Amino acid sequence: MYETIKYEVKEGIGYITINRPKAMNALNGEVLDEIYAACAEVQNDDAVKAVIVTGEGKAFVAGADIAQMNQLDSIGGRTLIAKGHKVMNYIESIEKPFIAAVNGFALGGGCELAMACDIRIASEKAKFGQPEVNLGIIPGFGGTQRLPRLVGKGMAKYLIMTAEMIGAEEANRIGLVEKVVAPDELIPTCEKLAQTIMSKAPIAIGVAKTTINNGYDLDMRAASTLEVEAFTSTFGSKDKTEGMTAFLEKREAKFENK
Ligand code: DAK
Repeated sequence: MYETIKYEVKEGIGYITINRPKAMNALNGEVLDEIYAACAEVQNDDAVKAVIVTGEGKAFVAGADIAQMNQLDSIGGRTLIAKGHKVMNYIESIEKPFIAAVNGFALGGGCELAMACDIRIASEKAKFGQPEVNLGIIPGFGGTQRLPRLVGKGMAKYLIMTAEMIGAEEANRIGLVEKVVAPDELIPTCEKLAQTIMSKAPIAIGVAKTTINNGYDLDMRAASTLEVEAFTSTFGSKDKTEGMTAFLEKREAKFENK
């Protein structure tokens, strides 16, 4: 059903694989539409508890499609950029964990896609960068905003202004990725991580994601208020009763997502 991505569900995990290896999985309008559609499947399918986003071949995603961008006038560019933002914001808004399994080049829009995910695990072969200034533009899918939030303002300016490509270890050192593993271990590590998260109370996981994302840009007072309300919503769940009862009964909790 999809032309430019693969989407499958196995044992509670949705796998979104960008599948244009000949073009280094560059993001054109069609890829963005299809990622959005796959995200809608994730959101609407109760069987999907976590998502792994990765790329086919040697790239994760080597950015927005330069060949397509080169053809666009400013209105076309605006449509593409709006689509990109819609996808990144959608990933952030879905109350299920998205894990970026960064297998290779994550450049420009590819780095931005990884940053929109909740957690990034990188293969030792992964390379990261925001090379837009080489093309006469700036990051357009949220990079000027998400990169400083992850690595700090100075390092974000360094990366964006130099267009330097960095390896996985450096990305890990600056806080752009959470873990670096051997290429063969990338998907198994992400699956294990997804399973760990999936074994926790799903409502708490979803509310934690939303509370962190929505609170990040608020002042501390407003953010604290947000946490109080969010906490209260988990406190009223059946999963809270089950989690606490299981602890007191010295058994594993069986969460129902209620
Ligand atoms: N777009 C289109 N095609 C790409 C591509 C890309 N981003 N990246 C690679 N390809 C294509 C190459 O053209 C080549 O195609 P053929 O010649 O085989 O037909 C094929 O993929 C293999 O690439 P290479 O031959 O270059 O492979 P190498 O291993 O030598 O190098 C590389 C891999 C990833 C280092 C290199 O391909 C590269 O530097 N790629 C470009 C990276 C880049 O600059 N990405 C774009 C970042 S800018 C906006 C919205 C959003 C954005 C901008 C504006 N609005 C509309 C306003 C976002 C912009 C970006 O993401």
